[in-house]
Amino acid sequence: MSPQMLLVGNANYSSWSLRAWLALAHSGVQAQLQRIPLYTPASAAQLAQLSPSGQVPVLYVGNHPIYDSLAIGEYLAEQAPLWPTDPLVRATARSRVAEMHAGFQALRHHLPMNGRSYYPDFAIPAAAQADIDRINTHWAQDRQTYGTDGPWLYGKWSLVDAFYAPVVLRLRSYGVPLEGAVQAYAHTVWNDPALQRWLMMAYDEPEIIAQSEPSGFKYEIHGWRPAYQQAFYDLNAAWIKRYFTLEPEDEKMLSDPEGYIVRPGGRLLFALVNGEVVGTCALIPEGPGHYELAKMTVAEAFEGHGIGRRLCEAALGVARGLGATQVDLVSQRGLGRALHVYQRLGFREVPLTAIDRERYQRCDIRMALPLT
Ligand SMILES: N[C@@H](CCC(=O)N[C@@H](CS)C(=O)NCC(=O)O)C(=O)O
Repeated sequence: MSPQMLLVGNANYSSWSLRAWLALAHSGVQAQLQRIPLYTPASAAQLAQLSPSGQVPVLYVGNHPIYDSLAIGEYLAEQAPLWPTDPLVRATARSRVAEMHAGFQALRHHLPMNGRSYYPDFAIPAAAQADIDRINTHWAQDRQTYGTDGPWLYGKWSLVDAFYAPVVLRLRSYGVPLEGAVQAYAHTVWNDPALQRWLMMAYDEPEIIAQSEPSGFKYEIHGWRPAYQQAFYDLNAAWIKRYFTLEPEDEKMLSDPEGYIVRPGGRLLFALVNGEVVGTCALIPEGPGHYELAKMTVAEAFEGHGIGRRLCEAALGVARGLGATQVDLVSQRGLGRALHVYQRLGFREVPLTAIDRERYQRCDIRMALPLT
């Protein structure tokens, strides 16, 4: 066993594991990650062997298991400053964490964390809405009262942000509208590269835990699998042919995404409905810290659910997780709706480069988004 090892569950579903992971990432303490997929025939025996509580997360320091997200957070807070320094402010921060750890049962029950899924038509039960309202009030109060020296709830990052990060994912997944300071705070959490590295694991996980998958229309975001290659070609070719003509650069990329995008260090994301690929998006390396956002398309029959925007947001999140400093894209001025999505995400027009027109005859605009 390595000197320090963090035992976690499925990145997609295990909210307590995510909290410990964020605390670890922000503490700077090094530990290997060991994942136990939960609720499988093998997992109970594995957990019984490795976890004193039979649950995850567990942080091993040598052979010593520290179990429960709160105990792990407190241990890491002895290695790095993860609480506010003022005793009374720290006590308030601890109250927020304790309330999350012990409460908000309706929110946790009705809106299970599912980092890769989106339910655009979800009806929030009243009890869960009451929890959400209470949390939003706390976030607004904390940002206003304690958050002046940074974008986190208590200014600098603290364990409170780890404990509420899964709530941010839930609010996104179930389409809960946010405003003002609360919306800005949710963006801060979403843009955290450590959270995004966790989600990159979620996009690639194959397991499905049925009780964490509420019924109703949903789409999921997944990473690259060779089984998606044909859909990648078909969806993109259909989209290009609808407006333009397929160019040699398209044929090259669409026929071999693994060779031209994945192996050189890029990423592919797919939106799926009932196991069928309905949307695609690619991050193609352009240079150190730079990626091109490309191959963003959604099947005509699935337009209007916000899938394209969520795919772009997921791709930009992945870019942050990969440590990118800038994402560019090339497009066509006639594609008003797509350009509007890019603008809302913060992209701004920059000059076309010499090779843009060589690569695609149709492109007449380049946009860039610095990831600060
Ligand atoms: N109070 C614990 C809760 C841990 C917990 O509920 N873990 C879940 C995964 S998120 C688990 O291990 N479930 C598997 C099981 O109970 O068999 C903590 O804060 O760490």
